[in-house]
Amino acid sequence: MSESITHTHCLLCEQLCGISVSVKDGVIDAIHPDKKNRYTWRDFCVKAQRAGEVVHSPWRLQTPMRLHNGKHVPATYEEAVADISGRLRKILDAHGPNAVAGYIGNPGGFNFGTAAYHAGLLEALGSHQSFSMFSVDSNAYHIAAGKMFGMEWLALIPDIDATDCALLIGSNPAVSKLCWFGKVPNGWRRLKNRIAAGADLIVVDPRKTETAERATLHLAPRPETDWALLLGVIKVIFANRWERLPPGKPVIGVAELQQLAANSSLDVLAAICDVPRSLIEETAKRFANAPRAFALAATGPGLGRNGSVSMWLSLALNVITDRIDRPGGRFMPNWPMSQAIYKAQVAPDSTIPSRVRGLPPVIGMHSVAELADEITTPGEGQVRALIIAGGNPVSSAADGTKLASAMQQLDLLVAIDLFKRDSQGQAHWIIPGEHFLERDELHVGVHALNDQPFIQSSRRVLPAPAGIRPEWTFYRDVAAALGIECFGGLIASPDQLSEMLLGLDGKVTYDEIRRAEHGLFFGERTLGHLWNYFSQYGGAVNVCPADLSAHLLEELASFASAPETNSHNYQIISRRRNGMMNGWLAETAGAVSPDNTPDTIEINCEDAVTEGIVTDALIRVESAIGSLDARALISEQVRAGTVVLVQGWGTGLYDPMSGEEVFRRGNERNKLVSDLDLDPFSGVARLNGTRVSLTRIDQGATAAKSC
Ligand SMILES: Nc1nc2c(c(=O)[nH]1)N[C@H]1C(S)=C(S)[C@@H](COP(=O)(O)OP(=O)(O)OC[C@H]3O[C@@H](n4cnc5c(=O)[nH]c(N)nc54)[C@H](O)[C@@H]3O)O[C@H]1N2
Ligand SMILES: Nc1nc2c(c(=O)[nH]1)N[C@H]1C(S)=C(S)[C@@H](COP(=O)(O)OP(=O)(O)OC[C@H]3O[C@@H](n4cnc5c(=O)[nH]c(N)nc54)[C@H](O)[C@@H]3O)O[C@H]1N2
Ligand code: SF4
Ligand SMILES: [Mo]
Repeated sequence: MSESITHTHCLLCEQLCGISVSVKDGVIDAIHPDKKNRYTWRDFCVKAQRAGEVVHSPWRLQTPMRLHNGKHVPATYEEAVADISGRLRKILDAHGPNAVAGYIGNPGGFNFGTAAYHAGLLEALGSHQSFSMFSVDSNAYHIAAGKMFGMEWLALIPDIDATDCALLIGSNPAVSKLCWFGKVPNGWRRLKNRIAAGADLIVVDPRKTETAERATLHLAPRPETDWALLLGVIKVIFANRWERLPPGKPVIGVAELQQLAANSSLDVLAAICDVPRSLIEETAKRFANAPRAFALAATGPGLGRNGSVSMWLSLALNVITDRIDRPGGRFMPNWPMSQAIYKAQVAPDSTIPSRVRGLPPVIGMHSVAELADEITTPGEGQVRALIIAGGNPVSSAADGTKLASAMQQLDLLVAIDLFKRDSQGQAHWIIPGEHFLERDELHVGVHALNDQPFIQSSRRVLPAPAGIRPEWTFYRDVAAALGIECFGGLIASPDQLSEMLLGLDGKVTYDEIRRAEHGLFFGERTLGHLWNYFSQYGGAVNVCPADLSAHLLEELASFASAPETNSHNYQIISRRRNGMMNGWLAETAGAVSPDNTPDTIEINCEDAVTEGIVTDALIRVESAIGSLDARALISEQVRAGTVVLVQGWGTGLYDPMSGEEVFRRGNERNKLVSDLDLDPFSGVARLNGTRVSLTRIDQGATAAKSC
């Protein structure tokens, strides 16, 4: 019997928890936290613990699959590369490079080689049709960071251990951990330690979440109205002269922000967000007067209609109270590939607007909410080929029904995945993916978001099933067959790219990192790098970007004249679960015994009374574009007028050979969300905030239970 233990890290979310994986006779036997990895092991969760079930899943793709007579049949890589490059050549010759598009999803982004070569191939082709999960994730933050700091990629990491007041806006670290473009391993426990030591935790969330349960103050605004609440907080701060501008630092737009706040009425703002003005005043007082504090807004507001404006005001709040690059505030890291280096030296992002709707790209990529129209609208640059890498946009993005139907008219659809999914129904090719436990790599990009100077490379625990090749080599081979090279031929592998990025910074070498099997701390964490960046490169922080403030004024006016009401009386928001990762991973719990029962919809007690709904009743949830059924869960946790559709955003899993669905869990809730009603800056659809109506279909099997 052969047995091995490998120390590596999980690559499912930004926390990159250190893990020890034991393998017996080629099969993963157990996965434990690697307690010698002092920095990251403590967030270890069931998603990593059960990763072996994913690796050895009977439904895993084992070989490239081609579409033949409506069914997927096994084929070789050579056939895949020849056929795909042949079809691409025809499309390129007839329609030019923008006829070829790519979508990269969350696991695609966590695979360093895939992320690099997916972008590298599109760039080598000269295509601007690049779409990614950032447009269902962090785009609103990138917009605010770009317009205020001039760096869309800027990470501003919360300095948890030194803070006296944490203001969390639409973030639920008790479940999702503290990771969203800036990460704090073990962040939730570290935050709880601060609370135990007397720090304030102010949580802004329409739901009394697991995080809000521990808050010293909880505000429950109407979804998509955080901007009004935050402007109220800023107004109170200016009115009381509690602002503290960073002394001697280049900050502009303060007078404009002050004016904007002065011109607005606190009562109107409080009415818009439906939070008592006394709580807004209390938040302002505690936040501004705390010696050390940070405000952090996450996917809650970021995935709604006014995400960019809310993100801006949350960041502005930090600037006007001197919380940037300060202990207990939010700081720019200076580790490998830190944001300034990235901006200055690596890859200028595309700024070319989208073809159909003319929207600007964010971090160089277009919103996935534009993809269906880019496929179906005729004209030069119409998308005819799409490569999906480690993502499932039919489930994770708005209006999957429309996207799935648009994808049927593609001349070429290629997906790279571990499994056959909803997004791949009629894919001409499915290329099998390599699980993270099968990869040796250094994801410099995710490590750049650490709150400490720590870095680790991941190690191959076991080889991929015979015949599965590293995902990046597929891109390289397709490029070669087309007679082009990714990165102008200057980079021969993802490892070489990692080394080059490390070299820009020069603090630590790949060899040193490879030798440190439990990860490597290198040097001390120091603050002040954002302000140093401005001294070095010039420029200033703008706390009142003109276009964002103009949009805020429009929103204020429209709320005053015509609040958004129609027969859809409720707004849906999402909630993450411990065992799932976005739309997938439910299958690790259910692949053997399929569980196809409808998911729950959480409804406030008062609303349940109004609608005559009891727990377990089957409810039809209808939006302007779609409907789904869910079992009612009556609760006092969620505010009135808001309903919560629990994760996932619908996950299906298919037998790669027969094509039959073997498992489905989660409501395909994003089919309720329009791909036309977007935050005008970030291009994010209303994943949080879409209006719906509720109709009872049956009363459910269990005894009626109300609050
Ligand atoms: N277990 C688990 N962990 C995960 C993930 C997962 O799928 N499962 N996903 C990972 C990923 S990819 C990400 S990006 C992060 C996300 O991390 P978070 O941003 O913390 O995501 P959520 O846990 O969904 O928390 C968002 C909160 O926003 C609230 N909310 C909804 N709408 C609004 C609004 O309009 N305003 C305000 N103020 N709040 C609102 C919701 O009630 C919810 O509590 O989590 C990561 N961690
Ligand atoms: N309503 C609502 N929708 C949301 C969100 C929300 O809070 N509410 N959150 C959004 C967020 S933050 C995110 S990040 C997105 C995610 O959006 P996506 O990345 O588009 O969707 P996922 O559900 O993560 O799909 C992941 C796919 O990658 C595959 N996969 C897993 N591991 C690998 C691998 O190693 N290699 C390859 N090639 N494939 C792999 C899985 O099988 C699955 O098909 O969802 C967004 N959608
Ligand atoms: S999925 Fe769980 S174990 Fe993996 S990095 Fe994230 S928190 Fe850690
Ligand atoms: Mo995400």
